[in-house]
Order: sequence, then C-alpha cells, then structure tokens
Amino acid sequence: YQFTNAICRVPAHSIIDGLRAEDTGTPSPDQFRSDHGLYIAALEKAGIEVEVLPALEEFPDSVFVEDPALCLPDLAVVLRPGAESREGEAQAIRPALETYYDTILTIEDGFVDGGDILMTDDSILVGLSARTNQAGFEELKGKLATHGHKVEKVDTPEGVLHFKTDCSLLDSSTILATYRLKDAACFSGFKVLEVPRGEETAANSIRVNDRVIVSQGFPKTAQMLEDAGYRVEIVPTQQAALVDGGPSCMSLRF
Ligand code: CIR
Repeated sequence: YQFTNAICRVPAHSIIDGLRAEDTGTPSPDQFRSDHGLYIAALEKAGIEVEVLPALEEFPDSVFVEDPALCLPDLAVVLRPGAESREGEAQAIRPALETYYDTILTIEDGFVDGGDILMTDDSILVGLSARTNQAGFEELKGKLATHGHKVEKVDTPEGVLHFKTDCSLLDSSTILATYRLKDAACFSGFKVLEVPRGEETAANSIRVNDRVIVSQGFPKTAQMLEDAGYRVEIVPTQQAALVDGGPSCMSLRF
C-alpha cells in the first residue's frame, strides 16, 4: 500500500454505455469527469505522482484502468479483461506501462480482470469470477512463478462483480471486507474489519500511503476506519457506482 505512482484515465463520454449489473441510472459524463478530478487530487494529496491518460471513447469502461493490467514492483502484466467490450483496453494500456517497466508479461489464453486481484505482502490473491476464469488464473500463476511471485486462487462471492468489490488491504495485517468475505479462509492470517451492514459498497476502498480513500456516503465505514486509527479521505464516486466502479478500479498504483 506504499506507492509513488499511479496511472488513471479520463472517463469517456461513452461511459453512458458502461457495463452494469443492474441499471439504476445513467452516469453523467460531466459529473464523472469532475468527480474523477477529485479522485486524482486525493491520490496526489497522498503523495502520488499521477499520470492521467486521455479518454478512450471506443471503450466505455476504460476509466476503470485497474482491470486491464497488474502493476507489481518489478514487472507489469497486461491482463485480458473478461468482458468482450473491454478486451481491447489491454493493448491500449500497454504503452503507458512500457514507460515505467522493463518487464511486461501478457495474459493471452485465459481471462483475468485486475479487479479480481488483491495483493498482500507475500501473496497475490486471484478471485475467480464471471470475468476471471481458471485458465486465466493458471496462466497468471505460471507466468508470475518464474519471477518469484506466489499466486493463490480464491473465490469471488456469488453475484459480486470482482473479488475486490468486497474487500481491500488496509495494511500488512488488516483487511476491510464485507460480511460475504470476512470469514474467507484466505484472510485467516489477517485481522478483518467488517464493513457495517448496508455499506457493503465501501469495501472497495484503497489504502494509499498514509490514508484510506473511501467513497462518499458511507459514514459508518469512515467512522470505523477512523476509530481504528486510519486517516480517511472521502471522494465522490456516485457516477462510477452507477456502472459498478469504485475507488480501486480507477487507478493502477505502484
Ligand atoms: C465493468 O463492469 O467492467 C465496469 N462497468 C466496472 C469495472 C469496475 N472495476 C473494478 O471493480 N475493478
């Protein structure tokens, strides 16, 4: 959770066509851009140097840069998003990764969305989901093993888009998780803070250096984190939420 850099991408106007499990309204591209600016400012306040890539109108969900790539300290992986409309985002993010990394691996056979990958200090957890399949997990595991990284398979809860929709790493020994994941075997060695009921969306928060970036509108979660000693930074993500996005999806942090 200690980072110096992040890559983000300006939301496209085509975000109105972004994928969503349930239609609860169409995001406003203008409001999304303005919220996105505040999100970038929050990362910068945490001491991050943010590279902001231009909008990609041909990919409605391209603001969610976390899904087509994985950034590790020593290498990056160009993933293969499991939604057909998002597959091309992988090649689109590659040039940006090349400016930071000498080693770039590529997922070619299976499917893996970055939203299903949670990195802890000693392992990379990959949740199988509607977007990430067994072949993708095995390919990622095999390719990363040759570089000394341990990859473990976990389950994304039924009906949940991504593994990290429901959890995040707060520090080396603490996880924030919904009731669906709080007792997951993969977190047995961690202290787990459960997101208060009714605020499950807030599980998709991000620890960035000295603070935790949390979506606006989840006061119980923010209070719980503050009581636990974390510095909380609130950002508006209501537009992103209309297309199933949250704080973690909108940046690649490394
Ligand atoms: C999608 O369904 O792919 C986008 N509308 C939302 C992606 C959110 N990404 C993430 O949680 N990592």
